[in-house]
Amino acid sequence: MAEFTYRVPGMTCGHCTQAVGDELRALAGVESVEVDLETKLVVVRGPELDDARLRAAIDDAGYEAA
Ligand SMILES: [Cu+2]
Repeated sequence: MAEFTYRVPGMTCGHCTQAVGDELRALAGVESVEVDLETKLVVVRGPELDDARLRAAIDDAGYEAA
């Protein structure tokens, strides 16, 4: 099981966290996504994760991983 944590400072409300979470959950190999609005942290877990693809998904949602 791999785990990646990203800081996404651009998330400011529930819509933001939902958008980022949805985009990441749509990726193959992603098992769970935790998004914390207060800390701006996104934790992605799954058996097979690719850092570049996860970052691209956050980008596709309209946000940037710091
Ligand atoms: Cu928002």
